[in-house]
Amino acid sequence: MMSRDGRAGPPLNCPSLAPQNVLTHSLGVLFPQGIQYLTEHKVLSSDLREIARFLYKGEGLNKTAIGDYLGERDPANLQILQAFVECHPFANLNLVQALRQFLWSFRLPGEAQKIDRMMEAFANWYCQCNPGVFQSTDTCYVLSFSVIMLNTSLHNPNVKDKPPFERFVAMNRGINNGGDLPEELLRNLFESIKNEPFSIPEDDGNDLTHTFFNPSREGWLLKLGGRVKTWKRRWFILTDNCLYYFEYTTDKEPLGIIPLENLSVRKVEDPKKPNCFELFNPNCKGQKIKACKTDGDGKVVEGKHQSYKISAATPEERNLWIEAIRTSITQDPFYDLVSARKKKIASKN
Ligand code: 4IP
Repeated sequence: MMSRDGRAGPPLNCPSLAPQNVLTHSLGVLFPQGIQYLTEHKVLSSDLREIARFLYKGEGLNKTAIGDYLGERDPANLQILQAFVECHPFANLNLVQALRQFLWSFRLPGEAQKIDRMMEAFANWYCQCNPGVFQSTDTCYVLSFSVIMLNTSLHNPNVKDKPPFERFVAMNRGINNGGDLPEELLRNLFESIKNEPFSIPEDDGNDLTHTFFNPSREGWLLKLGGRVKTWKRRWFILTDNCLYYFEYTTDKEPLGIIPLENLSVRKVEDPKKPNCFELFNPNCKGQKIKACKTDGDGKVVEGKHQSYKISAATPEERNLWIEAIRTSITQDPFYDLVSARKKKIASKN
């Protein structure tokens, strides 16, 4: 079992490590050094366009790491991003076809600012390749997000309310410099997504390991059992809008996972334990919370909790956890990015 503390991996100057392996083994953290190593050892030219082409070909590379690297704000990364986007032949493709290509070439990072930079670069290049389709790159940017969200709504089994075409049209009212986009164009995009969802690259590294490298918060907490009310000391990690708990800090697989979507968090009192807070579902009181856990035989089963009561060591820690969980629940990077861009379009008109 690999310890989560093994995040740094083997040293880059390790002589037994072939240059290509540095990258193929790379997690997000190692990626910049991997590129640097390859250019320093002349395996890869230091020309930014060459680096971009290397990432575009992507052979054996971790697509999550490509996404993280391209999303960085560093001037060199921005130029590489630009050149990477320009590797995609978007001319004469409709927006969904172009997005299919683009979203397959890397894995979109979770950080809002990175997503923003990448989608901005995408929209600029799409509009350059297809002049006259949209009145501005902002229109293309907003519509791209609409299409990605439509894909989730139509194909994610957790979304019960499937939007009809009319709702898609309504979502995109006024985004073409104050005017509406042709209905035929929207219908083509809608039908294309409905008939075939986007293929998003699986994380070709260890997805969970990568997730646990970037926690929003982690630490020891006590958790009350679901049916049997015993308090267990567990190592909690909050990341990607999920709360994971482990028996030991070095465990790679969690004992349980609680997706935070649709949940709320509040302070509660308990006669036996201090500094408690609770995760609960404000819309479906009395129903089980969607969560999964490993049972005694190592089988993954559904959790049995109607709420999760958790106790922190101090009141300060309790407050920090509540704050971090609230931030995670309310953070919707897509929503924020799109509403900012829609405001920009509205203010221009
Ligand atoms: C168990 O009690 C533990 O508290 C489990 O926590 C808990 O599962 C069980 O809840 C509870 O019965 P005993 O070990 O005393 O039997 P953990 O998995 O952290 O060990 P949760 O769902 O909280 O993980 P139920 O609902 O399975 O009974």
